[in-house]
Amino acid sequence: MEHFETLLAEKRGNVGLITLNRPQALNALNSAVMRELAESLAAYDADEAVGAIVLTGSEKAFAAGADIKEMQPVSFVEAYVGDFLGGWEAVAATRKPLIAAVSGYALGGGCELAMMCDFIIASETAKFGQPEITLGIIPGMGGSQRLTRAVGKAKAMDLVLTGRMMGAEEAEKAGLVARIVAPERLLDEALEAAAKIATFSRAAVLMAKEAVNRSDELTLAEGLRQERRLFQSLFATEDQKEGMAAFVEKRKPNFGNR
Ligand code: CO8
Repeated sequence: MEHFETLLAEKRGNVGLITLNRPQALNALNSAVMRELAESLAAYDADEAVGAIVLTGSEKAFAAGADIKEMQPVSFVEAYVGDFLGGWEAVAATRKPLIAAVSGYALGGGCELAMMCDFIIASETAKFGQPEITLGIIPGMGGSQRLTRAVGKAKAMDLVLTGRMMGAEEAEKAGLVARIVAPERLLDEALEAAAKIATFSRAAVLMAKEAVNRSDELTLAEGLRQERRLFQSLFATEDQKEGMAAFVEKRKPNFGNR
């Protein structure tokens, strides 16, 4: 992949690894990060050899929020007409599984970016928060919506209204984080999870992600109907035949992955 200014994108086997790389600003998210992240995610989505993606930052910061220095002079008209932050929707639109490996600060837009991923693996050092209120603004990229769905109204209100940070343990207990690992294990744990996902049937993996994401949007009855249709459709795939034959024959399945 071409050289990026604000992040590193590299392939590790069947996994796309994206590392935010603005150490001088604790990986603050500016429009260049938004552009380059959207571009690298789209490239991995289109790359048949990639089965899952890991997004990470540095040991000190996953991302300390939107770039306050870039935002400071923005006027309402510029924000509204230019659809300020609208381009970040590309992250949640990624079709392949996207794992956030979070160490250190995940604040404001950084917490929101982690929540756009499919699940979060956190280092014991991770700190999550929505401190926008301390800057005279509110979360603008899902902090009032995805956080509330993840941790419930009480804790979301606490975090959004006070701007306080919560540690990895509290975040896991609250349902924001899937796993906590020691700092030195963080990247390996995320890469191993992604590599495992990449071995499964590509069609089944994409449908699994799609089905779980629908639970945020549909009624239970609609969601169950949608899930059943997706489930049924997988019986049209070679991978279903292979997966079940392998189980019966007591061998490892060899999924086609396309
Ligand atoms: N934007 C720009 N620069 C930043 C940011 C940021 N969000 N965070 C840190 N930096 C810079 C600092 O200015 C500093 O640069 P310099 O050395 O040039 O002064 C450098 O990174 C190191 O930071 P600190 O010296 O402050 O490091 P500390 O270890 O003392 O403190 C903290 C770390 C606590 C994380 C502190 O940096 C901090 O509070 N940062 C701001 C956190 C924040 O308020 N984030 C929310 C931003 S608002 C937001 O995200 C709106 C969301 C809308 C959608 C977002 C779409 C992407």
